[in-house]
This record gives sequence, C-alpha cells and structure tokens, in this order.
Amino acid sequence: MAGWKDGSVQEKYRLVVVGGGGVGKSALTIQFIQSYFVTDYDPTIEDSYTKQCVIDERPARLDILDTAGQEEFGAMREQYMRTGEGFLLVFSVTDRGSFEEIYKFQRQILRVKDRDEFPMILVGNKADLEQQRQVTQEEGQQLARQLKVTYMEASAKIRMNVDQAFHELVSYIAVFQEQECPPSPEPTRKEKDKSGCHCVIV
Ligand SMILES: Nc1nc2c(ncn2[C@@H]2O[C@H](COP(=O)(O)OP(=O)(O)OP(=O)(O)O)[C@@H](O)[C@H]2O)c(=O)[nH]1
Ligand SMILES: [Mg+2]
Repeated sequence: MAGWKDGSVQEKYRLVVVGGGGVGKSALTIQFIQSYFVTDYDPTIEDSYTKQCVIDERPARLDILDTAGQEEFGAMREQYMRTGEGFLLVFSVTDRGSFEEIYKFQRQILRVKDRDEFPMILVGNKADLEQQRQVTQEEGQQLARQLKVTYMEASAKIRMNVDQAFHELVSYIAVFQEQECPPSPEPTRKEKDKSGCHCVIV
C-alpha cells in the first residue's frame, strides 16, 4: 500500500534504486532530488531521501532509497527489496558487466516479492558517454522486453530522463496498486492476487 499508518491522505511511494557499483544510482537520485550532478565517486552504503512532487496531477511524497551497488555492502538487499514498492534497475551503458547484473537484481526482487511482475523501470545511465558505450540501445530494449519492463536511457550528468524515470515508475506503482486486490490482513496472500495483476505498460 502507498499510504502509511500516520493518517495522512497524501500518497506515499517507496522507491528503491538498485544496480551495480558505480553505475550512477546516487548521481541520478541526487540529480532528481537536488538538481545537481555529483562528479565524485563515493560508494554508497545506503542513503534515503524524500521528495514532494505532483505526479499524474496528484501530490505525492516519494521516499527514495539509494542502495549500495558494491557487493560488500549488499547485506541489506533482501530487507529493502521487501519494503520497496517500485524499483529503478540501473546499469551503465558504458559498463557491460553492470548490464549483465540486472537480470540477477530483477530475479531477486521477484523472488522476495513472490510475484511474476512488479513495478520496475530499466535505466541505462551515462548515455552522455557515447564514445564509451558498451551496451547498445537495442540491447537495452531487448532486455527490457525480456524482463517485461520499460527501458529508458538516461544521463545524470546532462539531466536526461531523470525526472521521467522516477515519475514513470511512480505511475506504474499507482497502476499496480490499483490493480491489486484489496489488502488482506495475511501477509502471505498469493495465487488470488497474482491473477489480476498485469502492470506491463510498453
Ligand atoms: N558521464 C557521466 N558520469 C556519471 C553519470 N552518472 C554517474 N556518473 C559518475 O559515475 C561515478 C559513479 O556514480 P555514483 O552515482 O556514485 O554511482 P553509484 O551507482 O551510486 O555507485 P555505488 O554507490 O557504489 O553503488 C561518479 O563519478 C559519477 O560522477 C552520468 O550520467 N554520466
Ligand atoms: Mg551510490
């Protein structure tokens, strides 16, 4: 559910930014929240941010978790996957390895959520570095089709598709949550819920 138990009527969404080390998760998040580009690389352990915005003409509060890409900080992964309501799967178009890791992140999210589908967006970051590109746009699109998510190329540096990626994810979460059956008190509702949920938007 979007709402928390504080009585507020405002929609709240918990977004999680995942992907390999150095792909630009923090740079995208900080560009989105604070509108500047971080040039230094300071590996993240875990940072959270809040942003108020209007999405699909509705006020919303986004709680964004910027996670660790580096494996040694990956211990909290299952925990944030459990609480996240939508995920940005980020790789760098200049780093083939980060592209190949995406599948693993998606599998883990779906396993933790016990779902076949869940709100996610595939983001190919660092699209400004055309000369260093190791993943083509077609390959990104192909992977997205395979994962049943939308693909967006982005650049935290030139602020390309930054707002769009976050906003689009929130729209997917809203659609997904509307399609969900009314929340049941048991945390382990399974087959019934799954049947009605098709949140693929291409
Ligand atoms: N040219 C270019 N550089 C970028 C872009 N996004 C991030 N970078 C740079 O890439 C490096 C790593 O960026 P981070 O945002 O720290 O990467 P991260 O995914 O948060 O890394 P971890 O926290 O270790 O998981 C930094 O030096 C950034 O300035 C981009 O869109 N274009
Ligand atoms: Mg980071």
